Amino acid sequence: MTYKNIIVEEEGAVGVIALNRPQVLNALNHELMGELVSALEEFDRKESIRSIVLTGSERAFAAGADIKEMSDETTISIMLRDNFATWDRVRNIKKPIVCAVSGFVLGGGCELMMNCDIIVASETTQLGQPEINIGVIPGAGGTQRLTRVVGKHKAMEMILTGKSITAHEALELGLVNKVVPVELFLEEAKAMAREIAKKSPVAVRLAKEAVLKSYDASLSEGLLFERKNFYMLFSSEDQKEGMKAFLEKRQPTFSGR
Ligand code: CO8
Repeated sequence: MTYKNIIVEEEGAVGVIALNRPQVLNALNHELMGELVSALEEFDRKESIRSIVLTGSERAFAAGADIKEMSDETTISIMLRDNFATWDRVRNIKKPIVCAVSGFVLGGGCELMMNCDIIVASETTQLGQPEINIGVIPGAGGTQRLTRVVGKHKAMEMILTGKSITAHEALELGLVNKVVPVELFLEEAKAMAREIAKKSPVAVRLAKEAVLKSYDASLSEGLLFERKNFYMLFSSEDQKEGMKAFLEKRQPTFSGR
């Protein structure tokens, strides 16, 4: 499939998607989001791909939803267009997504990043939810996901003042996993994705599902969900192989079955 707004590549078992609208700092318009979910879902279906890297450019991961495209919407037109149906599909991707960010990570860009599972940031990254400056609020999960990660007071500060934070501040808040020099952010994310790609894909899938469940469920519901996924893995060939390899002091070979 050919895309206009993203670049899609496969590097062995790692699928790499780069947002590519440099003239508008990768602003997320409908077309880009549509292409992004198509590419993500394609990688999700493809058995040879075991993890995904999502990135932008050094200057910008994404400076938010496309303000030009949104500016004339009305309550009814934006509701009927239901762009969030596309965003919900990002949330439903089952393979792990490592996000490699640099430069501007703003508004919808920050929300897209928070849909990913692990985040590597370059030292030049600036992250924020500046929607308040243009008379709106985060709409793609920012008020909920940011608050769960950084806590109420910091989320309030970022969302109500619209001010950005640096990569190092984001690291202290647990919003990103790692901060590295700008020339390394993409490579570091790919290295993490390769590491995950070596594990049992069935175990990775059920682990991601169980961690995400902790967002929605009470502790007892979450624990039950985790336990059932744990039990389920004992019907996989990968569990047999993983434990046998440990006992035989060798590396496992996971089939994904
Ligand atoms: N939308 C559309 N165009 C953009 C966006 C954007 N979000 N951000 C930058 N651009 C464009 C600029 O208009 C400019 O285009 P042109 O050259 O034609 O004038 C080009 O990108 C370069 O930008 P600047 O000249 O402004 O570059 P600077 O380095 O001076 O500034 C900033 C960079 C600080 C990032 C600045 O561009 C900026 O403030 N951008 C807007 C950031 C923002 O407010 N983001 C939040 C948007 S709202 C949102 O994300 C809600 C998400 C909810 C989901 C919605 C789903 C439908």
